[in-house]
Amino acid sequence: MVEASHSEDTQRALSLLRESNQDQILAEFEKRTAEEQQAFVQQVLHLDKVTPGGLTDYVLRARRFLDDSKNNVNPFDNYKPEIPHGFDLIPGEPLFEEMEELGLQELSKVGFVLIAGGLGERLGYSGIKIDLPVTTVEEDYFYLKFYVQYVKACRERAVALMDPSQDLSDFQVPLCIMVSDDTYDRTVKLLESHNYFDLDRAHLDIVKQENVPALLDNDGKIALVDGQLKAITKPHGHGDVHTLLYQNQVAQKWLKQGKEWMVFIQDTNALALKTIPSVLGVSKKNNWEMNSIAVPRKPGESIGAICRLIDQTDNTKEVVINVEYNQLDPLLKAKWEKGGDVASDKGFSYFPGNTNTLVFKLAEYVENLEKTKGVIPEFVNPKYADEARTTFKAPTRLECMMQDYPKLLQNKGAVGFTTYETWYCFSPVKNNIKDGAVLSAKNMPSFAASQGEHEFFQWTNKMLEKVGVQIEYNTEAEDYNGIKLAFGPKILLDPTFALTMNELKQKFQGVNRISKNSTLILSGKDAQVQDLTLDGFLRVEGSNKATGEVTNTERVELEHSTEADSEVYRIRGFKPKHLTN
Ligand code: UGB
Repeated sequence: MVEASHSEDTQRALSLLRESNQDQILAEFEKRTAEEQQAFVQQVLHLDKVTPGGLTDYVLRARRFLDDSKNNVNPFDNYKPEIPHGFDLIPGEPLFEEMEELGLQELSKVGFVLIAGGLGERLGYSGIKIDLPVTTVEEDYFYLKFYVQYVKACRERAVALMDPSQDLSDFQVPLCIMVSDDTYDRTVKLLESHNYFDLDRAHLDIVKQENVPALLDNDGKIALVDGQLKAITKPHGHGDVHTLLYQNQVAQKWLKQGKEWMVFIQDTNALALKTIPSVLGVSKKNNWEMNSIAVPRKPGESIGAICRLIDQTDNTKEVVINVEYNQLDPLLKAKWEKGGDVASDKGFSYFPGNTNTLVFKLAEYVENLEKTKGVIPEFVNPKYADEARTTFKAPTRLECMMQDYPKLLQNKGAVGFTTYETWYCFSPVKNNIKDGAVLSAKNMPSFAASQGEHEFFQWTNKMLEKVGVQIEYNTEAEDYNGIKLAFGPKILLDPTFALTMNELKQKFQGVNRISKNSTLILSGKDAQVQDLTLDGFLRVEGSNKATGEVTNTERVELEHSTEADSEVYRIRGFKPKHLTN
């Protein structure tokens, strides 16, 4: 019986390989032991199951994409780019306040999707990125914890705004985490080791994207691991999230629970969450089905650009969509202006940067998933080793991107974007310290861990200043392996303390001053600060009220890290030094 099913499996796997013209693998198969063959048969059947459209279809699609890529076919050939118009928000301005107030009412109707399938390869970190500290001032304050704190704070605010006679026992702000083969085990372990942060498990979903076969050449030959009868597989890209939310019924479930919005956040951009109340307000006001958070972008910066693309075959059709940075300049040169991605008089590109923080309107999103199953159009991006574009430097694969969602929409007019200044919403941790230093020397954002931590504190310093707190900035920058940063006050603002600018205003009463050497940890919706002069270390939590003059010699200083330090510190070039009284 077992043998019969084995042989059925083998027949099926071999026929898949034949259909997709994998002659070299079929020849290799014959040379291997029965055990190796069986393991490979199971891998082929698994890949057939998890690869969109099945293995044969995948290889056939890949050949078409590879052919177009070899011949330099521009995927935007039928489109003419135009400058897009979105919504600009500046904290402190009346429109910003109006949007935050509007968005606050929507917090009870939101669910969060954390996109965490990527590995920190570019970052030089061997762990999963969501276990990296957002700030080293509190070592266990890692990204996942910060995000969970945000989700909990949203629930708390939403409940405060609800009718107290309502039964709220099952009311939660749901969270879904998308992981991949690379991150699944370690994400679950991280959650388990923190007892799932006491989240209601019925409102926490984990969905897993699968790897797809990597291809050796333009004929779509599947690449094998050196010396083994085993296919090399690679991630299919974060665009899988749409299919997974559909297949796992997450989006549908949230809709049934009365949710109206779904927000995608990335693994290491803590600042994205600062936009949530106001960006929800913008989505609500404009009734947008998709709203991307954008930032001003320097020409040439390695971040996708939001463009308005007019269909040249039918100019009544247009779409507002991300164009990846490697495709932007050629597209603009060919169809927009011969200088390509040039700077405006403000020094920025005319095409704002996409931060991949995305807000979807759930009812229309689910309706669209029912029609399209969330399958995002793919692309291929091989790195060629020769001019004829026939050999690759490394095996490649088809990929898809979450921000390509507008391609699935009929009603393309319902897509918009909201631009904030970069300091307010975007400082992802992606690059290792060397690459970060090269970018920094070119006056570009480094996207290094050191900068991520610096910007996290700068956000709070700037916002507190806007609500009237006197912040003593540090004017002397320190060079951390080529990235120069001037750390002033290190204020860890937990989301439970304040979610909106108005709440921050309410929390800091009277005249408050914070010196540049201070470390201040703020958490809890009932904690309060009034007429505080701080020079030292202070923790304000629970229902504490910090007031008066607080001076101590307790400090968290940052000293240079060395090769002997852990990766967490090596990737940022510094480590904290806790000085006690
Ligand atoms: N991710 C997955 O979950 N699965 C995957 O297979 C791959 C990634 P990157 P990327 O905002 O800075 C995007 O690698 O894709 C997760 C935009 O395309 O950090 O290079 C991963 O864990 C680009 O337009 O980004 O570039 C992470 O959370 C630009 O806006 C997220 O996907 C850029 O992001 C993003 O992955 C940016």
